[in-house]
Amino acid sequence: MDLQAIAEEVWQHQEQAQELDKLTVRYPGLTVDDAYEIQRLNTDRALKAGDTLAGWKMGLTSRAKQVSVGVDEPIYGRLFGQKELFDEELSLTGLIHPRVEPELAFVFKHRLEGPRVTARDVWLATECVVPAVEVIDSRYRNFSFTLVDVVADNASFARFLLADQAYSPYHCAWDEIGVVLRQNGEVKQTGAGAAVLGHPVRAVVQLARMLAKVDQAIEPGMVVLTGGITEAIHLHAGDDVTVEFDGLGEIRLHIHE
Ligand code: 0L1
Ligand code: MG
Repeated sequence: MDLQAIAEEVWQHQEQAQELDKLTVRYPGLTVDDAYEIQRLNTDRALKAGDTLAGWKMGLTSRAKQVSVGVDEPIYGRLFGQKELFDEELSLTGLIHPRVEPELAFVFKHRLEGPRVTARDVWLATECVVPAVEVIDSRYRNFSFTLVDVVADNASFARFLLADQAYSPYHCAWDEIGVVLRQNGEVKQTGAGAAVLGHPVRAVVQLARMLAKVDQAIEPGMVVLTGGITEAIHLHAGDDVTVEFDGLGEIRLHIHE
């Protein structure tokens, strides 16, 4: 199978915000390892085009999402620097059918690597924890994909925004943090940090161990999005979205054409 050609097809659809038919229907032999290789090939391409690797994201970290995709394992994707939002404005240009979800981001001061990383290693390597939102936008028609498809599409990553205020990793019990997601003033989703694999630190542990298999690491300065605390909600032009993180402040997002 020509993974370079498939990567090119995914890249074009990501760049042009065009819907893509499931790869696994057209290439039934595609494996999860192939899909991560497609993701890596497109990362090389993005870096050559001048983008930066800002960090990693974990996806499918809640049981609800794993059930909806029919899997029992999380996945990882790459965060690109040019896709970080710097204010509360989100343009729909370049997006197909975006959704937003609240997350907790870990920012690293030390390198974290290896197949036997523990939660203790994560805390010692973490500079701070920051409330965040991820905008996901599957390039697949109707957000319909298998595990292999979604990995090849960089785990649906589209944009991310970190709150202004960062916290010490020891500030609170991150699994107990409650979150309320509102759209135009109406409560759409509520959740707690425990929705992320029981505790968001476990998403980082799992990420480091998955990366060890492909000789990759979490580098100093990198951001790790640990996974959606609630279901993601669809975004439309004119929406005002707020995410309240209990005792930690609020993130606002205004959506426009
Ligand atoms: O960040 C996520 O959990 C998204 C992973 C991909 C699944 C989706 O697009 O809903
Ligand atoms: Mg996410």
